[in-house]
Amino acid sequence: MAESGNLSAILKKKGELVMEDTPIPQPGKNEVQLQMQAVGICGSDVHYWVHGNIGDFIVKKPIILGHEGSGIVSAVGEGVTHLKVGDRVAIEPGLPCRMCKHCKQGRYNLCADMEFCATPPTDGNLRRYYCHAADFCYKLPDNVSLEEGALLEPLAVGVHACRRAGVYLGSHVLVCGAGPIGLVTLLTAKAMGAAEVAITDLEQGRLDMAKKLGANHCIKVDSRDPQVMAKKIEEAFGEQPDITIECSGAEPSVQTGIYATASGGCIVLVGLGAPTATIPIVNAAVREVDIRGIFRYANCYPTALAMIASGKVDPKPLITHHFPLAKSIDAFEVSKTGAGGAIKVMIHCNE
Ligand code: NAD
Ligand code: 572
Ligand code: ZN
Repeated sequence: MAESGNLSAILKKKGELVMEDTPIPQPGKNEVQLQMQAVGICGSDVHYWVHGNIGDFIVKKPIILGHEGSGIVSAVGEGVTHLKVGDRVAIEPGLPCRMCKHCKQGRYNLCADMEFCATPPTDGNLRRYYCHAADFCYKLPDNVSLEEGALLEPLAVGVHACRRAGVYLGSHVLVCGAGPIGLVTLLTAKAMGAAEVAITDLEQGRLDMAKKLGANHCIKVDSRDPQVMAKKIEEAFGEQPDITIECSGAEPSVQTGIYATASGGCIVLVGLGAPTATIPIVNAAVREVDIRGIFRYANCYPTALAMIASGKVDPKPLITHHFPLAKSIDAFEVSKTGAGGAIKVMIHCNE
């Protein structure tokens, strides 16, 4: 039965998250209207709620949160040919301008005019109904669930990170930080052929999850000295890893990552912490350790979907909690505090 309203998770301002109806949007040209299904809570959603900004992206007016979503097509706009009412889709949340140099070169994640769900001032999709560009919606095969569809978003970050790092058959990969992003990076690195993956964290609970997901070495960060930690990592592998993918954003962890990486190797910075940091840059330079960054992803959804559909990756254990849309505020509390070992909290928009 069609609803009269469109219950939405609206961040009015810093600290003030409310559930209110918003108008049901109608699909424009080349858009689909989606009855939203599963939406995962990301650390950035929680960060906007608690702090009201991430860097220069400031919540200046109310914004609907949510960018890790899947939905069922409920209406199609003019010009849409590859989707029909009833199709189950994953939503790639960033819409680039399609016109600039980066877009034309396929590196559309670098588009300066990107409109990304739940990044101010662009509304997100944590609501009953939402419209999106049809070509940024990926039809899910029958063997991929709507929850897995929502998990394609963080998984795409892992795919982009592993591509930028050059993970290939036989790689030894160090992942620093075992939060949701470190864990999807671990899954992706293994699926891309890494022979061994080591993962670090301060929290044993997170390392336990990493073990369950297939990490070969789980290393608790128990020293403040990054060179001591680098030595422990080398001992775990029996040699230094070729590739490090830093997924915590913590300065000591970036330092450890550089010291730990083999000469001639590469460290990819996924975690974003303080805007400036003290890092052993000469050590990296003289050992030809490349330092690369990533900004979200481009052209990674099809690969993330194929990894799940083929059974090579099972990201479902990341989901620790479920809430109906009406209880979104409770869901955000659990995600913020990490209560009950929360990793990925999933909201169900049709319940
Ligand atoms: P999270 O906070 O849940 O996970 C970070 C993990 O790092 C935690 O488990 C924490 O205990 C651990 N940690 C903290 N200090 C550490 C240290 N010194 N050594 C090892 N581990 C340490 O966050 P998340 O959702 O997994 O995201 C991770 C990071 O990735 C965040 O900084 C986020 O902003 C960033 N991110 C970047 C992009 C991008 O495009 N570059 C995309 C998505 C997320
Ligand atoms: O899934 C996309 C995503 N990107 C994150 C964090 C969480 N989820 N990033 C970290 C914050 N940056 S940003 O540049 N920004 C707010 C635009 O500081 C984007 C990437
Ligand atoms: Zn995110």
